[in-house]
Amino acid sequence: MSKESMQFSGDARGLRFAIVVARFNSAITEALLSGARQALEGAGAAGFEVFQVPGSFELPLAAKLLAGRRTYHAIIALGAVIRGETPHFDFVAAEAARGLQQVALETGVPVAFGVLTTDTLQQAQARTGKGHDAAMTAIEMARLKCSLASEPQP
Ligand code: INI
Repeated sequence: MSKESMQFSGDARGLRFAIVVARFNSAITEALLSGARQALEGAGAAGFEVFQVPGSFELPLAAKLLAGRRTYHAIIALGAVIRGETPHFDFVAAEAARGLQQVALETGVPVAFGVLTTDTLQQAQARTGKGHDAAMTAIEMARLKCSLASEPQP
């Protein structure tokens, strides 16, 4: 069954989020941030704070520091890694993905992966809707975590 065919209410009331966004390729990451903000506001989030890092390589450490605050129900990581512009694309993209998943698994705080990895700037421009999608994923995972946190009843 596809992700779209199973309904999720997208209700973020009572939930707080941190958005960590990379400045590298800022024309793209600002669009990702705009989509994430719209998603959280539209879903009625109780609040969110935005933090900047230089590039996507720095996203995992920032996410880990934010998860350690125990203030946020989920974290949304936003970045754009474009192959055409760097020989170390593979390192930056892979470490961002690996590091963000590691933070989620080690801390138990959901981390949504809103990092575009594309061959060209044009492909990245066409995919800036990923900011909105990442925020919706963060809401869903925060809700899932809340629902699983309750003790089993006898
Ligand atoms: N960071 C990105 O977020 N996207 C990129 O495409 C990119 N390129 O092209 O190099 C990039 N590099 C910077 C990197 O994330 C670190 O900030 C830098 O290596 C310092 O640690």
